Amino acid sequence: MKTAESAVAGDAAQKVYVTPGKYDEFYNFVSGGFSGNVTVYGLPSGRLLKTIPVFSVFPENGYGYSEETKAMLNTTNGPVAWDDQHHLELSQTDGKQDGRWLFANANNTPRIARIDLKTFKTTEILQIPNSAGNHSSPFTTENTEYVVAGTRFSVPMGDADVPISSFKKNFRSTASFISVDKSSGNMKIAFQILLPGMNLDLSHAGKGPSHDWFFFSCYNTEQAYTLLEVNASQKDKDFVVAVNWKKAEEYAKAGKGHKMATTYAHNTYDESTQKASTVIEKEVLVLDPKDCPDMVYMIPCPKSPHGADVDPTGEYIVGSGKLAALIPVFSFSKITKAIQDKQFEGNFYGIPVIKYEAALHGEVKKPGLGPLHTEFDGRGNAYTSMFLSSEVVKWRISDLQVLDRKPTYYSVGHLMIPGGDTKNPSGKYLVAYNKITKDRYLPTGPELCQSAQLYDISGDKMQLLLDFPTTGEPHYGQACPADLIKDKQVKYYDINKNHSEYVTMGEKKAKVVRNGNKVDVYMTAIRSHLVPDNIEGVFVGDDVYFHVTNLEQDWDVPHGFAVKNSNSVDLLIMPGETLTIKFTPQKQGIYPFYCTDFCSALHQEMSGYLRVSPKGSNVPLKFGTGVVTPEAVAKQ
Ligand code: RUQ
Ligand code: CUA
Repeated sequence: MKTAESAVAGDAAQKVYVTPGKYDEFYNFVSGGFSGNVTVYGLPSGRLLKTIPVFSVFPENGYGYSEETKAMLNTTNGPVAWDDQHHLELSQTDGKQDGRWLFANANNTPRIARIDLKTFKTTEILQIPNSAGNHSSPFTTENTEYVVAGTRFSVPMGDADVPISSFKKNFRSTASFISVDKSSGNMKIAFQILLPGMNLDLSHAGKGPSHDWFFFSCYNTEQAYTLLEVNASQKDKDFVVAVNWKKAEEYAKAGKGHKMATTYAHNTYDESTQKASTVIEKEVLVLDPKDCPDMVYMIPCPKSPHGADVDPTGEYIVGSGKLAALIPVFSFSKITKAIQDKQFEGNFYGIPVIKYEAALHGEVKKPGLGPLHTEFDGRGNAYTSMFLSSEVVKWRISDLQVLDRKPTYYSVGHLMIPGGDTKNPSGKYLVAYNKITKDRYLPTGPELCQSAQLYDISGDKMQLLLDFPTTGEPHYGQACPADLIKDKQVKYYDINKNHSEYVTMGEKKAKVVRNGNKVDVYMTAIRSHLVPDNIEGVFVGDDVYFHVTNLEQDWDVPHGFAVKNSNSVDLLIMPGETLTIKFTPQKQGIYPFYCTDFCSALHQEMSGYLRVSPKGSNVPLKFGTGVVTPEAVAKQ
């Protein structure tokens, strides 16, 4: 094997070097795998810019701990503070990235999240009922009409209590089509398509001529429910499932679906009240292909396919059989013709199976071992990751010839080209998200760090430019030109539009209010003091809510807030924002609190004291500013 040194040519450093003070060319959003969150890198530098908390609590800024954000993690199984986050998709208009939202999936407790790219905040999380292992998600149609979620694990509908051995009879997979409101982005499950018991793995929407269709890869059409390793690898071919979502839409409108009672949580963050809330939805519309002819077709695909990728023209659909020694490429026009001519070879649970040859554009022969995922450069080429032979293979779609191959270090999963799954890829870079790093970085105990690799694909031959470590296991990623979103950033929240019920509009309004054993502290933060900063008359066992309003109206001046011995975490309050943390003191004493974010030269002075007295004592409630700050002196 080539060494890293020889694989990286001399000019690579120059290609990834972003001069201090200069911006990267692309934002790269990377799924955080079992961290449950999303990280943002600059490309080509590979510099980490931000972690966006999505499905996991995040102590750094209080996400999931603050009273305002807790509801984001609500589900019908109570609050779920973690997930396994695999795939991301940027919203699109006319098949092109529009820089508005980023969608993320949660595998374990099936959910789809929407992240607002003006604030880099998670603003909506929708739970998916009748689902498990929500893996073939969250891919979108060309105009973000729908975000799609598919089940990796089939389960009985309606959480029925049945024997596992009744898999064939009772277990089903589902493909959920979630409509996205054009202006607000709000998500709603429009319909779920009921599919046979099998494992939907990945999916992608059609585009251009195939606009009306969605393609899902599936494995385990053997319908095994134990030792899948062997039992789900019996057949030579599984399927790519082709769903005509336009037809499905018509069937839904025509009342062909049935409403099924179920419950699922829908969490939204309201920027005006600055608070997340949960609505429990009560039903979902289910479409059964039995009642909806011409809505779903099966295309045989060798062998245990993983990726299902659609090229920029929308004509070619690439299935990647992870156990196959070739890559099948299907043609959309051939699929349409095969459907017209009824070129079927039987059916699977009543769903017509199109003849393999009739749907096939051709096969890439001997591409490598373990093909997983394919992205496109917009110049007629495809790039497929090879898990077993640890390489990226470039091939031409028209004649299926392999053009180039480059090793990855090691065991590559997804590939990502900025816009590489849209109509207009930027064919400059490719990122490989790897599964195992082995010896690429300084060792860090039993677990070595996760890794991505950047390739230059602008020339005929690919060139490895850079390794960069990532957070959590990187699965898929999305990248877009920085210019698409960098100037849309919200710099601070307008304090006059802060409609939080706990906002404190200025220091004079700061107060402490007792109601039984509940104490509400309405506190302000501005450089470099907290008001009030002396509080007395709080007793052991009280529930103290610190509602901290950051009065700053400048970009990049968050204040933090933490109180000694708090069993929770700190808050990181953006300018113009109000956040709340609950504190229940267990013992008497003096509890200092302070700003945790170094905000000015007098940051260390930004602190105060809470006096906690024994339960039942008669210390009166008192609050104020016992410390005179230099700013206050200057104002006098
Ligand atoms: S996966 S390595 Cu997208 Cu979860 Cu293929
Ligand atoms: Cu505010 Cu440090």
